[in-house]
Amino acid sequence: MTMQKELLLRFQFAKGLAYELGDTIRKNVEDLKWTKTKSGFYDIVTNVDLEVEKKLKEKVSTAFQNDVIFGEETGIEERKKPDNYMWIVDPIDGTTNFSKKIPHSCVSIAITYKEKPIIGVVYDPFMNELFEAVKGEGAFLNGKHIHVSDVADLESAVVNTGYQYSAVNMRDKVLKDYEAFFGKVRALRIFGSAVLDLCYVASGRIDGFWEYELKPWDMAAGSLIVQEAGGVVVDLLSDEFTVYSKSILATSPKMLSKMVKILKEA
Ligand code: 2AM
Ligand code: CA
Repeated sequence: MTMQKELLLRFQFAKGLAYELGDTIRKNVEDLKWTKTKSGFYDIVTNVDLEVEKKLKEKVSTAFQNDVIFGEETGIEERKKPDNYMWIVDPIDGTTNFSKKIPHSCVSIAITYKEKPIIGVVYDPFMNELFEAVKGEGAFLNGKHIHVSDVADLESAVVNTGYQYSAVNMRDKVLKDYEAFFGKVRALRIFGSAVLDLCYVASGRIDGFWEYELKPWDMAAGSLIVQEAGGVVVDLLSDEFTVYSKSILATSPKMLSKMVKILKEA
């Protein structure tokens, strides 16, 4: 099978799965069975996170037996062919929102080839919004092309951040960054789903987003969607952004140097 055919098969499968699992998320929001803490009182998981990830892994491993699957709640199941296709999935990004019935979370599915994202599919079941990208093919929201914003000055920008709840060591940096933007941009936001934050940069709703200490499942799909929407994704702590980076800044080429300057000086 050609690479193109392999890719298309996986892309269609990922989209079907994202819709199906998104429905499960939306239907379960009213009757969560349980919420448990993981590493600290701020780091939580619900029965729905686990159910969705289990279903996702079962379906992917049945359809694509040689692919590696890497999920937030259960890690890497089996690393058969590290250089081949890997699915990096977050069953619910925005679990804290979900657990509080705040309708802002999503299912995120990325497929990497030789550890670089080639497919990104993100579905927000509360807004019925599907963001998707295949490397080199552009980015789409519900089938329509999306592009990062045209805003070129800080004064007109609405920027967004978040913080990894268990990274208490990052407290000072998170607060300093926030303070540094305060009064320089039109508005600051914290929505609580890094994946949707990236998709919002891709669709021009947000002019720039940064966060530290995220994990591959928080960034893999969204980073590709931003790049395919004409945006830039950089690692603030290293020369090259990868899905394993410890920081991310996603914005438009017009805003990049302005945002980097503020974050470096903060
Ligand atoms: P989550 O909802 O899947 O946990 C909030 O700023 C963003 O950071 C969300 O995307 C959230 O993802 C993520 N996040 C918060 N704590 C995290 C952790 N301990 N590990 C990975 N991602 C985390
Ligand atoms: Ca999650």
